[in-house]
Amino acid sequence: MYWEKEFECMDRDDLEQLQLERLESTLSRVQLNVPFYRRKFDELGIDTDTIRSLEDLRRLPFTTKDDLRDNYPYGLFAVPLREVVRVHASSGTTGMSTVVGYTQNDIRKWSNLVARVLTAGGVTKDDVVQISFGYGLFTGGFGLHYGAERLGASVIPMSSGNTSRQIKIMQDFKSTALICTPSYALLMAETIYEMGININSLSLKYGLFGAEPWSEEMRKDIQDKLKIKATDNYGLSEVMGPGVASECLEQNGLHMNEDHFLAEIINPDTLEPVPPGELGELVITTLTKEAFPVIRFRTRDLTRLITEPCPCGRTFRKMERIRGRTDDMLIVKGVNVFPSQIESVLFNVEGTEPHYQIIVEKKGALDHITVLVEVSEEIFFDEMKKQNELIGVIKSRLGSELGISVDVKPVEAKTLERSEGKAQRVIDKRNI
Ligand code: DLL
Repeated sequence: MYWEKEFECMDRDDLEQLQLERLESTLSRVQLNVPFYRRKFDELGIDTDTIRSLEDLRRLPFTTKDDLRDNYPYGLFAVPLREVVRVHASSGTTGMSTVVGYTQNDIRKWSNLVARVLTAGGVTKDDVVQISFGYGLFTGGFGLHYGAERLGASVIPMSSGNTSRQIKIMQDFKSTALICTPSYALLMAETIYEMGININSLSLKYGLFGAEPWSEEMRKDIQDKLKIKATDNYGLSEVMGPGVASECLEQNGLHMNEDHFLAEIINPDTLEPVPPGELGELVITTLTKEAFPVIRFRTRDLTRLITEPCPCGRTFRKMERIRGRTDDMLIVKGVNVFPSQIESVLFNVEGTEPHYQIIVEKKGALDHITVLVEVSEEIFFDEMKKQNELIGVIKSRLGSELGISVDVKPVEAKTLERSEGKAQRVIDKRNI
């Protein structure tokens, strides 16, 4: 049920004491070893010795992805390369990639935190864990791999791609847990049905999905199709990779591993903390990392902290599933729209397939959204009237959910690109 109960169920006062001690030692280490932080603190006249409480953290400057890029590749490492045993890089979807490093100790702690994620999602040493995240510079494959080995599970290092082979292995090796992005899980489910395999003949019980935003409706769909219990887990390479926060089997928010990470939620415009429980940008400070500590890293991910305690017994605070990234947020006629909101609506409309793409264009001075959605074959080819009705339903539901009108274009089933990793939901044509 727990991997490290003594931490995961810690008394909150003890936790805060531990966080403060770890924060102080992280600050003195970056001050000593990373010229970038030393300079920044000096410029702002901050003496890290005067940071005496967790609230004092607010006096420190933020670190951004641009800071990481400006120091490419090793400029923010806090140890000499000789002590670094692993290097990863971010996927670089929003620009040049950023490089991160790990000491032997970092890898040990990382594996432990991922073992927590797996345990919280129902996986034990008796499971056969199929890891279908990409192995390589991306932290997903190796991160989950080391965590699953640490747990003592039998690990199948599949990596992503070659979907029919994934499914053959899943059958033959009797995989009980599947680990990948939610969009890839959906593609696998689809492929299993296409291959005519009886889902009940598989041994799958759990799915741990992450690395991209997904909706509650998509969770339900994956759970129904694969007949598993699916949990969400969150992380980012700049902070560590997977293992930062994850759901327990309550499936109602992700516990932040607070003994290793300090989370704040800020208003991305004013940069001030939001009142407890309000939506804002997640900012993370690492408390134990040796090679690549980050101070107040702006994740650009939007979420809110859940203040109620969790019935699972863990005392670590939960955050709601990530709503989306600030860079993915579309502003149409002054209204903020996230792809995940569109997804929630589409999953509830009968006759649509769970695949969509959002095209954003400029029409005159205004941004305009067209949602491409796959519809079932008979509706696409045979029944014009039904097709028009369906479009009408989607448009009106999107209109009432989002508060703006969007165009909806039906496309034939299986024509939108499928994803084996992170799905690209938004095609932004505004700057082309
Ligand atoms: O995606 C690390 C990871 C791997 C997490 C495997 C979970 C499982 P990056 O490639 O650096 O690292 O991308 C990090 O992905 O800032 C979020 O925008 C997004 N993201 C990650 N997990 C989730 C999630 C990995 N569960 C970026 N829900 C983050 C929504 C997520 N978005």
